[in-house]
Amino acid sequence: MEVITSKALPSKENFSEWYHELIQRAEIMDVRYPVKGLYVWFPFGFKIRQLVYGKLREIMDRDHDEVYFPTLIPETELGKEGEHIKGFEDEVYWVTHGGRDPLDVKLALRPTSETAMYPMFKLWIRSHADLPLKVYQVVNTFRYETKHTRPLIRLREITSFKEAHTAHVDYEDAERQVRDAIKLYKEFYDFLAIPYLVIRRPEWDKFPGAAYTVAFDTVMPDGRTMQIGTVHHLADNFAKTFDIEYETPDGDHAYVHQTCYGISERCIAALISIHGDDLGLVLPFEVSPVQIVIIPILYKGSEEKVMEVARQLYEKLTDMGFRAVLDDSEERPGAKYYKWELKGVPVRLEIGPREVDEGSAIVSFRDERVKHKMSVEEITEERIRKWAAEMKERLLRKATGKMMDKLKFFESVEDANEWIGKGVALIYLCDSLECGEDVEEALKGSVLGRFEEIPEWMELQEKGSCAVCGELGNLTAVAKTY
Ligand code: P5A
Repeated sequence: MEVITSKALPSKENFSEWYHELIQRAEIMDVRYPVKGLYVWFPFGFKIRQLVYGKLREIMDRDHDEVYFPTLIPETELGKEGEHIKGFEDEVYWVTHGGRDPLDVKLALRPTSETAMYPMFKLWIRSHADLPLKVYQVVNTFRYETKHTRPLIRLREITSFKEAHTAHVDYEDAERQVRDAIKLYKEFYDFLAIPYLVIRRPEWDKFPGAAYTVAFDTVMPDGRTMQIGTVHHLADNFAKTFDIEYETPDGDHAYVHQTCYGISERCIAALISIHGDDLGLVLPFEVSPVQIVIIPILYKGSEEKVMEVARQLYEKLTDMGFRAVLDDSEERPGAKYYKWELKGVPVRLEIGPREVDEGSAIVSFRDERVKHKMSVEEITEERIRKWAAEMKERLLRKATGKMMDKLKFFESVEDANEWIGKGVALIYLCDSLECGEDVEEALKGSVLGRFEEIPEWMELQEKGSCAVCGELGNLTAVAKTY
C-alpha cells in the first residue's frame, strides 16, 4: 500500500493540517477518492471504527432492537413532513432513473431515515402494548453538504450513521427517553474519554421537524466546537404526518410521541483530534487495534535469546486476550517507535539483552512516553487492565483541562469578540431570535444554545441578564463550529 510520506507530522498547533496529514499517515482514511466529500476507510481506520461502534452497539443493544431500512426513500414520503423537508431539501441526492427509464416517483438517498421508517411504524404499531418501540440502525446516509467537507467531520456520504428511533405513549414518556438517550451518549463519550457539553439548541437551529434538540458538543484543539451527537424530541409531529396511532387501554386512539438520536463517525474524528499529539494518534486501550507492541532490541550475538523471550511474552499477552504485536521487522528500533507512536498504540514493551538477563521489560505508555523497568512476571492481565484504566483517566483529565481552558465567560458581546475563534464564549442570552441574530452577527459565530446541564467546574449561574437586551437570559455558549 503506497501511503506514507516520511516527513514529520505538522505540529498540532496547526490543527487543520495536522488532522489532514494524520488521518492519512496513520492509515485511517484515504482522501484520494475522486468524489468530493466521500472518503475511503483504510483497514486500520476501519478496525478503530469496529471497536468504537462495538461499544456503541453494546450500549444500544441493552434495550433497542437493531433493524435495517432501505437506502432509497420515495419523494412522496420524504416530502410529507413540512418542516423536515424544508430542512433537508437542499441536501438531498436524487435517484431519477432506473437504467434508461425515468422513474415515476423520484427516490431520495436517505439523508436520515425518519421518512423511511415512520410509514412502517404506522403498520407496526397497533396498541399501547406495542409501545415503547425502540430501534436503531447503523447505516450510510447522504447529505449534499455545501460547507467545506472534511474526512470524518463533514461528509457527503456519512458511512457510520447510528440512528435510533423510538415511539411512546405520550409526550412525557418520550421526554424520559430523551433523558435516557443523553445518559447513553454520556456513557459512550466517557468510554472514549472525550469531554462534551450538553446544550439545548435554540429554536432556529433544532432538527427539522423536532419539538426540541439537545446536542453534544466537544471543543476541538483550535477552539471551534464540533457537534458529536444529537437527541431530538419529535413530540407527535411526525406521528400526525404519518398517521401513527395506537389504541389506548380504554379503546381510544392516540398519536404516539417520538424521539430520535444520532451519532456519526464524528465520534472518531473527536477521538483523533482530542487525544492525538505531535507524534500521531493517542488511542485509549479499549479502542486501539493494537493495544500492546513488543519491540525487541537486537544486538549481534544475543538476537536469538531476545527473540525467544519476546515471543514468549507475545504469546502470554495474546493468550490473555490482548491485541498485541511483536514487531520483528528489519527496521531499526527508532523507526519502530515512530511507526507505533503514529498509530497510537497505548502500551510499548521493549526487551533487549539486559532485560532478558534480568527477567524484565521496559514499559512505556503512549500518552506519557516515560520508560519504566519492571519484571516480566509483574505484567499480569490485572496489571494491564489497571494501566488501561489509569491511562483513560489521564486522557480524560487532560482533555477536560484543555476544554475548560477554551471556555470563557463574558459580560458583554464586545468583550467576547477577541475570544471567538480561539474558544467558546459563554454569555447570558435570552431566547429571542433578534438577540440571537445580533450575537451571531457581532461575533461571526453560532449560538450553540443554553446548557442542558451546567458542569460543576464551570461555577456559573444558570440565569443572568441577556448580554444584548438585558432581559432574563440563560447561560449560553457561542462558538465557531465545524
Ligand atoms: C437523529 C438520528 C438526525 O439526523 N435523525 C436520526 C436525527 N440528527 S442530525 O443532528 O442531523 O445528525 C446526527 C449527527 O450526525 C452527525 N452529522 C454528520 N457527520 C458527518 N458528516 C455530516 N455531513 C454530518 N451531518 C450530521 C452530527 O454529529 C449530528 O449530530
